[in-house]
Amino acid sequence: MKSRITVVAFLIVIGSAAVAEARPFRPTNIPGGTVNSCSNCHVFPGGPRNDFGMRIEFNYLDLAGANDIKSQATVEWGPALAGEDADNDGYTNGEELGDPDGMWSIGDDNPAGTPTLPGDPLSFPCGDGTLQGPEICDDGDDNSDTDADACRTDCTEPRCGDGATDTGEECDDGNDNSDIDADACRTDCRFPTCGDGVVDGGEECDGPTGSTCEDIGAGSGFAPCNEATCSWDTDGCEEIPSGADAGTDTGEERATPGDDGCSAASAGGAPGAGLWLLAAAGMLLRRRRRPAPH
Ligand SMILES: [Ca+2]
Ligand SMILES: [Ca+2]
Ligand SMILES: [Ca+2]
Ligand SMILES: [Ca+2]
Repeated sequence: MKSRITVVAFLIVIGSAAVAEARPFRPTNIPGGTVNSCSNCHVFPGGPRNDFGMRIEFNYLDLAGANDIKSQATVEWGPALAGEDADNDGYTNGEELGDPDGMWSIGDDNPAGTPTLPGDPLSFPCGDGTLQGPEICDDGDDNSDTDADACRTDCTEPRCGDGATDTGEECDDGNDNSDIDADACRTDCRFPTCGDGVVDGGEECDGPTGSTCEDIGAGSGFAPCNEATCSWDTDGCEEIPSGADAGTDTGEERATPGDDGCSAASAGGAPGAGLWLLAAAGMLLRRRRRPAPH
């Protein structure tokens, strides 16, 4: 019985504390505060204070006006608190609550517009059609991430790389823009082209490079890339001599696949080799005929 009374007493104390924590008058102490009510200062209604609520709790309560009774103190809204950015989202508390200069007083009407949460970095006024904080532009409902030249939904200007092809851009595939992939929109929002160093469709080469003529089926030698046309310059390639007949000719030990230049006509080595052989044989014969010395 005694323990039951203790539990009931405990619950009464807890309940009283919750009522004391609720301070329903506080939202009326900040501009536009009644719109989002407790969410201005708490992570969720009845939950812990957010960064804006913490700033007020420890720095912006009029304790003197409440005989040092914190739970009864009102918020000291003014230029100082309005100028801070409690949730660090780039917008001051005043910009989020519609009173950027902190001129609003308790009892005044709420400022025009829809306030956002000064204690929640995911809540900010980009899209309300009014330029605030870090916004470069804000066209309200006309903000778009797909329309050309539109203010983007993060209140930044259209740009190369945002995925929408804007004025002055030939293409824009956003994160797929690439300076190394064939046929990709380049990171300067230009079409792939001859001269960008990437071998794209319809190009044989691109840039200061070259190939053996053999590799491109153009005979023997070296073929540089014609950088103006992105095609191989085969002017320096030599035709491989024809005549290879894959058969065994006189003077060949075996047939060679393809044309190896070892035709019957050229067997025996370089031109003139046969004459040298005949001359050498003649010298040997003359030495043998010479009479032996006495
Ligand atoms: Ca915010
Ligand atoms: Ca805005
Ligand atoms: Ca763009
Ligand atoms: Ca190219």
